[in-house]
Amino acid sequence: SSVARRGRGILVVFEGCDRSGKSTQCRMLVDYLKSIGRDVAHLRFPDRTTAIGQSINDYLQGTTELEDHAIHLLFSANRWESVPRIKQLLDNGTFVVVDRYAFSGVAFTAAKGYDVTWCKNPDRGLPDPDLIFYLDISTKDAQTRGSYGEERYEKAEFQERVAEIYEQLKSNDWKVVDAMKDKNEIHEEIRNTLLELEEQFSKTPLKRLWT
Ligand code: 2DT
Ligand code: MG
Repeated sequence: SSVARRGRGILVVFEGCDRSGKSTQCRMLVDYLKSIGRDVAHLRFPDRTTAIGQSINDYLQGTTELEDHAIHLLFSANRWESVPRIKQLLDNGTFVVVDRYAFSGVAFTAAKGYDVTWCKNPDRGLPDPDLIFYLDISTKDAQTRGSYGEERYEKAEFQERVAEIYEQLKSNDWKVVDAMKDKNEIHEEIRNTLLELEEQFSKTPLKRLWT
């Protein structure tokens, strides 16, 4: 083709508490990138479609019980099993937009009282996201968006602890977005940030998380 090769794709992750608007923003970003002719893949974790993901789904729906460390490792394994696909997509120049990643893994298990370092270890070495958008919302504001669902973890007190762990995990390079703003305004902010940084990232080798 006459089009210059763009370099690798960009790995974009969305994190935030339940009802912060992650899924909406992922969808809007994916639709936008498609509309400007980019190749884009939309992933979410947990990926409930795999065998591991089905076990996670059963746990979240409360039909099975699993020991806390064991379910933590399954969430991590569910990411590792998709790494070959993520790498291949990025190598092919495809944008990869991900709804939750290892930060959710740490936040939700550490919120049960486990050590953050222990929680991070299984995910060390995963593809390191180029961009992390954190949709920031108070637990109180999240609750005004309607009641939580019926799944495990969908309780105000637990979400409060999850938010505290996210605060500890947040580093300077996270893009913190005020999730109470209008969704179109948030989307514009996100897409502008991405377009601004795209070229820089596409020329930098993918790093490994927490290494
Ligand atoms: P969704 O509502 O987004 O499907 O998430 N979770 C998620 C963990 O406890 N560990 C993880 O590693 C991930 C990715 C967050 C379902 C729930 O699973 C939690 C909410
Ligand atoms: Mg949910």
